Amino acid sequence: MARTLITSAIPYINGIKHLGNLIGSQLPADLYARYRRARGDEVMFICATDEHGTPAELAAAKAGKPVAEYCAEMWQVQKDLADGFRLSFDHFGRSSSPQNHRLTQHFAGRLDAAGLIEERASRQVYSVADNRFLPDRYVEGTCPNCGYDRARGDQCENCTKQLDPTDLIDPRSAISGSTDLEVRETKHLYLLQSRLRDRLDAWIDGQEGWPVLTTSIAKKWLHDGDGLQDRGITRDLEWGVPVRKGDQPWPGMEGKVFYVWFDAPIEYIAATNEWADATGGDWRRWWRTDEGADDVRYVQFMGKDNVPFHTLSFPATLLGSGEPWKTVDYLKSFNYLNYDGGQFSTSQGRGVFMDQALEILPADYWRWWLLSHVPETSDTEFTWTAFQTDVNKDLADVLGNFVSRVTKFCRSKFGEVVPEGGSTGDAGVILVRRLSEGLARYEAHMDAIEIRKAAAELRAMWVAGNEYLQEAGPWTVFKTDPETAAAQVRLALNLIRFYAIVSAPFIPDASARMLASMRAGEADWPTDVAAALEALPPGHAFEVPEVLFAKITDEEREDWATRFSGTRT
Ligand code: B3M
Ligand code: ZN
Repeated sequence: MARTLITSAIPYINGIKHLGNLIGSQLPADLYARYRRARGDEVMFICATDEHGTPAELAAAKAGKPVAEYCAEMWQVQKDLADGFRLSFDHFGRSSSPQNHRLTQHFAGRLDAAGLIEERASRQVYSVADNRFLPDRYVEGTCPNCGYDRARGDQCENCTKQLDPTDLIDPRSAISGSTDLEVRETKHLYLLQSRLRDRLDAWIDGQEGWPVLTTSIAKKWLHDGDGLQDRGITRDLEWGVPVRKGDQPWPGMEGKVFYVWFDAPIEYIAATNEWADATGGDWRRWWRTDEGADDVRYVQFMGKDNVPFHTLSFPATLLGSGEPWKTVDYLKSFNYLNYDGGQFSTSQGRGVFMDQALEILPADYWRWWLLSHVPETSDTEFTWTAFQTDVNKDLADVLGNFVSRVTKFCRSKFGEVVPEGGSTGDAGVILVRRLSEGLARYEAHMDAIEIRKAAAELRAMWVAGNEYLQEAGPWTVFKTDPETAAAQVRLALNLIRFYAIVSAPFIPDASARMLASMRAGEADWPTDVAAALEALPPGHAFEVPEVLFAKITDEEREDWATRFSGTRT
């Protein structure tokens, strides 16, 4: 049995994600996981929350909660929303888990033993009142260039000048507002990535058929003048993985934690450990090539901004450890989804967020639209008009209408059972051929993770059924030739089952309802379309389902466009 390991980039803990985040990794990863399972693979699909770093600490402070408590609550919120979107993770972990602490410290110890870690001193702003070092962007003050009084220590937002925290006039802590600041010396660990350049270069060159977006970003960072820099992997924060070498203390590093981007990808492995601890499963056969993972195909999903961390930093950790860890086989990356003439914005509350989306419509509407418009080859845009038009056409007019017409017609003429007798003749043969070809193309696109092309093929298969029904016209044929009409309806009822199976990776809830109404039982992926379209035999009972997809009205569209224009608080 083929085995597929799938990871989605792990979302930051601080707040609910918007639909741009969702379609940038988790949703396409879910599509692929569902498809591989349907094709018979053993799948391990992993995601988690990314809980460390300053943003988590600040969000907790803003919420007035201890950071551990804040993260635990937000994990549950994100987990519930993931369930609401039917994201079928085998495990949704937490980067703050004991498993990740242990593994992150383990990797640091191995990298150190391999001579790939160096201690370096630097000077950094320290806030006496906050009792901590401040990252550059958490020092605020007046811009020496333009006089803007809320310039950040890394850059002035007003005149865009790049700054050093010490350039600011009247600097203060962005956390407490305190002006009691000092410049102090601090020591940090650096991962000597530059020493791994040749190995990483060879590793990337050895990857076949990666998307252009992925390899171009990887190569750019590898070869540009300031490409593969040695990287600080520790921070002066309280919340995070304490700096240790394996289970030993790290002298001089007391009170420091690992940088969030050092421990976040390690959480893919740690989350699989979490899963194993919870289920008694074996995580090593997914991650250790000396224990079976060389048979695994490992596919990662992420937004383009995360690519350098997954093609350089994380592989540097894995390869540098000198241990036989599984590395990624195929890395699928995405451009950005924009929102109605601008960008989704978490800070401005612009766009639709995951909780709001599920309040107004079932998950399948969002899944279908987002996946069929996934920003694969360029950035794309969500507009309410396009959303309304596409959803109404594809889901309501084409698929939903087919199901409703066929089942209701059958009930009125033959009852709620698959009718017997007759033949669909040449038209039936032509339809089977069309669908066989369509299915083969659909599978090829899904195998290649060409999601838009796959969605287009799926839609084309729905359309083919509609066209068949329209041309066959059983409601007219019935008047003169009820036997033939029976055969046409039998084929169409079987088509509902067929559509349910092949559409399930995109619209799992509607598919489940279609299968339930057909009382289809076993629903294996079709290997032979002609046989699949005879799976429900004459006499098989079914039920007319409730409306599958209600249309989005103009009033709803206008209401939502106003509601989500950027005032979420
Ligand atoms: N949390 C950034 C993001 O959500 C970061 C991804 C980590 S993947 C290991 O886009
Ligand atoms: Zn300025």
